[in-house]
Amino acid sequence: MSAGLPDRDSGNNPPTITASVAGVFAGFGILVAIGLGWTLARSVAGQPPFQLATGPGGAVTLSAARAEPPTLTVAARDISFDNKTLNVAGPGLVNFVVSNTGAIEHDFTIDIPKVKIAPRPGQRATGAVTFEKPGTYPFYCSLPGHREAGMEGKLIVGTGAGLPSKVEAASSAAPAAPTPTMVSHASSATPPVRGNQPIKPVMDGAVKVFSLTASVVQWEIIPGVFSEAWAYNGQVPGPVIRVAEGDRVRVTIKNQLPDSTVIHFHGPELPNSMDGVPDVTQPAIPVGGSFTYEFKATPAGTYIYHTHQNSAVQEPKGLMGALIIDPAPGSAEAVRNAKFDRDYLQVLGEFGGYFITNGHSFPATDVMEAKVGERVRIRLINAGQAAHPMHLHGYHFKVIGTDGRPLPEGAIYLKDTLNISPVERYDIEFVADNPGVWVFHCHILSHVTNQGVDPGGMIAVIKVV
Ligand SMILES: [Cu+2]
Repeated sequence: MSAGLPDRDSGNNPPTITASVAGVFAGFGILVAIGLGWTLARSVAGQPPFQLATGPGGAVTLSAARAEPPTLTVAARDISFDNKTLNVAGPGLVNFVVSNTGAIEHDFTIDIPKVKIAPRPGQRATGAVTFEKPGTYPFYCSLPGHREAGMEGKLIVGTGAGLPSKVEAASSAAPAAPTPTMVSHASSATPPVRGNQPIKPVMDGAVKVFSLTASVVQWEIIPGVFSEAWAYNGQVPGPVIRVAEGDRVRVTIKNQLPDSTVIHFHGPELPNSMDGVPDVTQPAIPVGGSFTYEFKATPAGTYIYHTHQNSAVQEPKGLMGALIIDPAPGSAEAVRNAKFDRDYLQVLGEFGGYFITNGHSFPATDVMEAKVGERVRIRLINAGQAAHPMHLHGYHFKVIGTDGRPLPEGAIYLKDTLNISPVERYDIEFVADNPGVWVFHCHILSHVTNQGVDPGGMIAVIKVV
């Protein structure tokens, strides 16, 4: 799941949640109450009631309660599809929603019947086609070399009853960047593309090389609600750059924005020339230009990278992401980290008129998960412009780190609500000894709405089972 941090040396990655969150919620009065309130609000607005469901990656998503052709959601990454086997019950019309979560071009192609859906990097495109017969239909990316590299799979159309094929095959692409902000309800059943995806470095000798491209995309905040984002590799927040203390790190940034930009790595000890401050430590990277940052990753901690050019405009549009430096193996901090069973990241902010956690507003936020007795760490990053008092239901938690540095044992303190100012980071820890579905939310109550509709905004769920 996208909330879990990738590439830990020890511990388990949380499994994808497949159970219905709606069912779990049913036992919890407060959530039922807020859910009913929301359903009521939508009914008043003349919209179909939403149902809570758990989508791929554990995201809680919304779907409108009405009969419609099956919708298959596929993410094309660099270089694979997230799902190699797709299934529909029987012949008939099938809708496709294809996200390109990679940094390069991909498409989703089926030869017969002809399907070719080609979202640009960081974007999403949809199409629909009728399958007349049961069978196995290979799909692949038709870009040279991509199928050979493994970008293929199969769609199995079963022998069950399908839906009548009344609609002609059609394809529509998401708007090409840059485009003005749009709000659309055309895809209300689709889980949004996730931010915070791990980025794998390419090794150049002993140097870990990360490639970022800053470009304009349409970012889906909650299903069907899009806003223009300026994003690293098409994601809000940008990809998680995760390295070990002492690593030599090189980050190349290509500027495909309509404005000059830079990257500032906030927190680690950098040489001045790598600090990313335009006209102070470097010239701004022009439109169409690129720049390479290189530094030794030190010390270990939870950091953020973000634009430092025209910041009041660029950063709230999405130009930010997490930089995690893991402690050197064998260090005292590495020994401490080894006791965590779960390591989650919550990047807070405001975007497109919404209050977001990891790029989305409730109920499209990531679902965190822990088993009873597990030790959970959450890395909180405020990438926004407002302070947020973050409250965890069901627990007091220990504040074990501030702004990337571990607190000494005697300075660790207990909180159930922690105010986090812009760009601050807190590492918190608790033992998940109280089972249930608990919310972790901002306690400024206008921040837990989606433009006034409660509940929404800065709420995440942690499920302790
Ligand atoms: Cu808040």
